[in-house]
Amino acid sequence: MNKSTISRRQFVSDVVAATAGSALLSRVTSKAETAALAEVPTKPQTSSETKSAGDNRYRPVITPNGSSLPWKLIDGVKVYHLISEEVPRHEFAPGLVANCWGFNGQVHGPTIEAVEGDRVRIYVTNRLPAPTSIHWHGILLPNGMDGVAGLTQKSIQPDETFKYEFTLKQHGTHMYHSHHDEMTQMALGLMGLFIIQPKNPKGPQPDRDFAFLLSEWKIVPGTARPDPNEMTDFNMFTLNAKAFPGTAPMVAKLGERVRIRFSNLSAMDHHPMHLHGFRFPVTETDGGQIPESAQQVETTVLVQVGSTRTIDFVADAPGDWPLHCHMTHHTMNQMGHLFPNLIGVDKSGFDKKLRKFIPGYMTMGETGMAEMGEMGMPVPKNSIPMVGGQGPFDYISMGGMFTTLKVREGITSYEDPGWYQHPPGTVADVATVEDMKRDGIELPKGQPDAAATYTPPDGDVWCGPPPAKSSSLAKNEVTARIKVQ
Ligand SMILES: [Cu+2]
Repeated sequence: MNKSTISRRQFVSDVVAATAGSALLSRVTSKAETAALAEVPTKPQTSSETKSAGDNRYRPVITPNGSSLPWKLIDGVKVYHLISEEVPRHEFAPGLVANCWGFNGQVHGPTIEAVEGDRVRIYVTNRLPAPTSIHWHGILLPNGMDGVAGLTQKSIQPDETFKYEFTLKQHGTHMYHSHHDEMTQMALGLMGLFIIQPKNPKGPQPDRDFAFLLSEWKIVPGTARPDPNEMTDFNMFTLNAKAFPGTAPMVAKLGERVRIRFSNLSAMDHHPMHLHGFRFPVTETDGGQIPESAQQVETTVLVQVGSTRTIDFVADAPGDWPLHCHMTHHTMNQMGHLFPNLIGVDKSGFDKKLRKFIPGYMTMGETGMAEMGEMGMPVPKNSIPMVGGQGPFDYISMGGMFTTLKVREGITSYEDPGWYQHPPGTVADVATVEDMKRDGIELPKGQPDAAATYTPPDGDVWCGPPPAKSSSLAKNEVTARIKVQ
């Protein structure tokens, strides 16, 4: 980092690290913890079909990769119990685990579900090493139940249990999250969904009702703890705290009515969530229901930080349909920002020279980044840079905020049905010579266009400013600015 651009966050991080009074930050950088973490097997993935039960007035919401918080009815009040605590070895996707903060052993916390008009009593026990509080985001309630530490209540000290109680006056998709030291506590995972079902539902209700909480993290490859000091350069983007290929698919029967609820508690980024194969009206925000006359039909819905959006549609097209954030850097896992831009660069000769110093060295990125994940390049322990997942045809070069909606005819359960079997003649494939002849498709003759083979007059093939010469390599006339792990 350029000295003149040392920012407030760098300054704050240095000062905090120097004071060393913070147990949290000393743990962030604990090498022993990182090493220990790499040896421990990860927990199995949670089911995508865990639902709350016990109230037959609605079809329970499904939190893919998550679960719903159980409750009991005491004198007409629904009673819940959240426990804020360290969650060791939360698995974001196979190959990456981190020690996070969550609720009841999960990251994010379990989904709270209730019905408009219900009286709810929610106990919150703090098992964190720091004070905390819980804010019920978007929910209309008495001011003293709003959960803002310092302003509307005392903070909940370690080992204390607080009690919140209010009556639900609305319905829709809402959230809960820590409202004390938010930058740290939310960055470590202290958040969850709060779904309120309508008391008097209007119109057709969903057969399949999925809810996602979007968030973002900075997890430096090889470390064991999300870095809460990060301000802009996040490298993990998650749906319910999972990144593809760790995300469970949504499954629906052909013709079923599907609802997808998105909520975003990322620190700094909005997420335009795009669903393939369907168009849909946005029917709700966390402010309430949108009148039908004002609903816009979309294929992408922007979910701003601190808000929720709900979409409803009929799953009338069978197949495996991607649902993903359309910011392309949000569908990568632990992006490799330190790589130079090598698109179109002829690297023949370069690798050979460098192998004299680094046996087995191979430059990546000549045609893009997909090969990074596909070829399983060596990476630091406990990291998944550029990793996507294997699909039925090829490697799927996306990670992060990516999952699928699997729509099938004739299924009898919502277990993952495997990959879609396409009817003959409905898959894009290599064009035959006969096809091209028939349709007058002519291929350009000769060499590719000039741009692909252009070499600047001075022979420097690097994009952007010339790379710095490494002192150890310069004498051999090798110039490098590739970071080799
Ligand atoms: Cu995004």
